[in-house]
Amino acid sequence: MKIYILNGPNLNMLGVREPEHYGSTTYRDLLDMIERHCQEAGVEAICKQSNHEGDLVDWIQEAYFENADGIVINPGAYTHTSVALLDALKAVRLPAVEVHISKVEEREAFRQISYLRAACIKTISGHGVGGYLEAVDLLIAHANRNGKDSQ
Ligand code: CA2
Repeated sequence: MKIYILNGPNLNMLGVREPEHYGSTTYRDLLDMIERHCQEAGVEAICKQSNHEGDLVDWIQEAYFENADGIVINPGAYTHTSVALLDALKAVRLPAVEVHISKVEEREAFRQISYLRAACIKTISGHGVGGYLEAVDLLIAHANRNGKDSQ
C-alpha cells in the first residue's frame, strides 16, 4: 500500500514558531514519526511539502499516476482558498483525509471554511501531529474495507 502525505505552505516551519497553535514537534520530527508509523504498518509513505499551490496540484495528480492508495493532506492556508486543490482531489478520486494540527473550528472565522473537505472522506482537526497518523490508519482501514478506487 502506498500513501502520499502532502503538506502545504509554512508547515516546514513546524516547531520553529507558534507552538501555541502547532506544538513543538519540528517538520523533521513529523516526517520521522510518519515514516516509523508507516513502516510498522507496511505502508510506503511518500511525504512532500511545498509553499506553492501548483506543486500540491502536481503531487495530487502524481499520486493518481503512481497508483497510490490514498492521500493525507494538510493544505495549510490553501485549505481556505483553493478551488484548484479541490478540483485536483475530485479529479483523481483517491480517498483523501484532510488534516489540521490546530483546532481550526475554534479559530478565526476564515479558518472554518475548507474548500477541500468536500473531496475528503474525513477531516481530522485539533489532534496535533498525531492527526497525521490517525489519517494513515483511516486510509488503511478504508482500503481494507473497500479496496482500490473507492472514493
Ligand atoms: O492547523 C493546521 O494544520 C493548519 O492547516 C495550519 C496552517 C493554517 O493556515 C491553517 O488554517 C490550519 C498554517 C501552517 C503554518 O504553520 C506554521 C508552523 C509554525 C510556525 C508558523 C507557521
